[in-house]
Amino acid sequence: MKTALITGVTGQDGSFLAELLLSKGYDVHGTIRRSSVDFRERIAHLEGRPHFHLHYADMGDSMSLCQVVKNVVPDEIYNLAAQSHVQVSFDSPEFTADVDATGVLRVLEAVRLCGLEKSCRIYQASTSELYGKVEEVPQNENTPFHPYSPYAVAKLYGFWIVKEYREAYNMFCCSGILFNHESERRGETFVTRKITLAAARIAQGKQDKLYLGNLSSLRDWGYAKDYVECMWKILQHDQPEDFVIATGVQHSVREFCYLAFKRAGIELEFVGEGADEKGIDKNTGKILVEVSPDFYRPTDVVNLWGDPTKAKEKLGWDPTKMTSFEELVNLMVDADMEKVAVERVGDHVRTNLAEYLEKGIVK
Ligand code: NAP
Ligand code: F7E
Repeated sequence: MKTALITGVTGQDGSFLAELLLSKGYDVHGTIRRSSVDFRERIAHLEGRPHFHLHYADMGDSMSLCQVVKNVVPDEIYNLAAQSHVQVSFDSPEFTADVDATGVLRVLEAVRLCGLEKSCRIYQASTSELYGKVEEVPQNENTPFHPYSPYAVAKLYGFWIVKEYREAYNMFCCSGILFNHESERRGETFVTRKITLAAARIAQGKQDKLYLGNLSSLRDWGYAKDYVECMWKILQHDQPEDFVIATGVQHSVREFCYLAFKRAGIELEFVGEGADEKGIDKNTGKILVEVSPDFYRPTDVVNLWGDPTKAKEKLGWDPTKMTSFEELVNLMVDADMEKVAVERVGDHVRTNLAEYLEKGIVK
């Protein structure tokens, strides 16, 4: 039985990866942070299961990381823990650098200090944000990096320190340069989830309007559950190498919004431009989506589009066999329609699920 350690197991990707590794017969260990709230929604269904173990550690605390690595003696480490929100990295740049940049160094050094550098394989959660102010489209492993946020700059350090340890100490450590991947477990302030939740709430009369930032921003969006399989494949490859993981298809925030509202039963028409653009309900004429400059970023990455050819050739990653963009939008909206149907609004718990199922609002 192989032993895996996942930092950031409570996150979107960590929870899917834990499920995947358990299904492959791994002994899975995850790190959690001490928090005033004990409920860990994404992994609640795994807690208490045999072969699933939790340990306290913080990416800012090398002693806690060394302790966990020493106790677990992992065959594989998946370093997913990060301050992962780009906008937040402008508000907390130093914290982001400590966790997302120096934190990677702490994990690598913990492995070395525990004498596991020959036996332990390490996956680093790198990101398409490294391409930032893009210098070519689509982006592959040879595209120059141009990070465009404190988050991206911190992740660039993580990318290079992994490469350095691979070459200097012959360690099996690799970066997956993953393009955006979403799911029904996505954090609620990332644009996709913000849209699917709002579409569900508006369709069920629990929200009036959705305010967004740059509607023209382009992303290569995939499904997180498909992407964690690639993390595992990268560590099973015969050589330690870095890989771009993407669908190879690009869509705008506006398109995501249109499809999400459509799935929730509302057809939108977008009129106007820039900050004056609005999404109007074709049926009622009501303005449901507006642009608020509050959601503009000091520097925004607007043209991400991945070329996953290398992953296709070497890992057998075939995005055409994965969840499509439309399927992704639909599964996220469907999950949020159910969630919102039993959501607390003000002082009332509205349990309208049966009614919505009957009317076909929830599919
Ligand atoms: P996420 O949902 O935000 O999860 C982040 C995880 O990191 C959570 O478990 C969080 O713990 C943990 N964490 C944050 N700060 C920490 C600290 N100081 N010490 C220990 N743990 C800490 O992110 P995700 O979407 O699953 O992404 C996973 C990784 O992939 C991240 O490194 C992200 O930057 C990277 N990435 C994501 C995407 C994407 O599209 N999702 C694309 C490329 C790369 P709490 O639950 O306690 O907050
Ligand atoms: O923004 C625009 C925003 O916050 C996507 C992280 O997982 O993927 C994620 O980073 C785009 C940006 O994700 C709103 O300006 C418009 O252009 O969903 P997001 P992200 O910044 O791409 C990468 C690969 C990671 O590595 C990160 O960890 O959408 N946008 N209006 C908005 N974005 C947000 N959040 N909110 C809006 O209202």
